[in-house]
Amino acid sequence: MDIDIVSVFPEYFDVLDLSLLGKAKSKGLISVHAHNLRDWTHDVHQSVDDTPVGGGAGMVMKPAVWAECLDELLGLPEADNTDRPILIFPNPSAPLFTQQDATELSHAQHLVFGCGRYEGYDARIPTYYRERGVDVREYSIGDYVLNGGEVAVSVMLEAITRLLPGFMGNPDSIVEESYTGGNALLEHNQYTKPASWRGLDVPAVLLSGDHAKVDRFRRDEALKKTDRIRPDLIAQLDCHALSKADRKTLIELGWEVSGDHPRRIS
Ligand code: JAH
Repeated sequence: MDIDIVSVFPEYFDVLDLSLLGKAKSKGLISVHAHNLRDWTHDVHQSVDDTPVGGGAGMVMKPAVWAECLDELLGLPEADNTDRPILIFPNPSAPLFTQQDATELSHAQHLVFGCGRYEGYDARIPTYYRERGVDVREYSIGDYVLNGGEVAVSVMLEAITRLLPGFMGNPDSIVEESYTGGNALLEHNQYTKPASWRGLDVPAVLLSGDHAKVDRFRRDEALKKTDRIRPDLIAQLDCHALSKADRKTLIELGWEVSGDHPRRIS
C-alpha cells in the first residue's frame, strides 16, 4: 500500500517510523510519504490560506495550491489511472470514520490524505476531484474540533494499516475482533491473573473451564455493557442474526427483538 500525506507540518508524521507502522515500512508492506503543501506554492511567503468569502473569523485553505499538489500525487489529468488512488480529507463536519471504512480502505493500493489547517479547506477541492472520477472521502473521527487534520490522519492510518495481512504480530486477534462483530457490540471486560487481586475477584465462571458457559457469559456482558453505554449500537443489530440466548438477554434488558432491529420498549 502506498500512502501519501499532505500537510503544512509533514514532520508530524516522522513518529510513524517509531510505531508498528515503521516496522511495516521496513518490511516493504507499506510506503509512507509525508509532503509539505508549501512545496507547491510559488510566492515568497508560501501562502496556503486566505480569508473566508462571505466574511467570518480565521482563514481557509485555498484551492489552487492544493490542486497543484494533488494533481501531481494523484497522477492527473492522465485518464488511464491504473492505481485508482483514494483521496481522504479529515473534516469535523463529515460522516464518522468507522471500522467498516478502515476495512474497506485497507484493501486500497494507494491512499492520499490531505490535512487541513486553520478553519478548514475550500469546499471546491473535494468537489473538483470527485467530478474527475476520483474516489474522495471526507471523514470525522469524533465530535470535537482539532487544530488540523494531522492527528485524525494518524488515527485513520493506524486503524487501516493494522488490518493489512502480515502487519500484526498476532493475526488471531484481528480474526477474533471481526467475528465478534467488529464494532457491532462493545467488548466484554478482560481479566488476567491473579484470580483475586486487592479484594477484587475475577468472575468465577471464567475459571470454570466450561467454554460454552464462558462464551455465553462474555456475550451477555457485551450486550449489557453496550445497552448501558451505546444503546445506538444495539438498535443497529440485525434481529435475524441473534441467537435465542441473545434475544432472551436483550428482552431482559428491555428491548423488543421481533422486527428487523431491536427497539427499546422499557
Ligand atoms: C480541524 C482541518 N473530528 C476530527 C477532526 C478532523 C479534522 C479537524 N478537526 C477535527 C480539522 C481544522 C482544520 C481539520
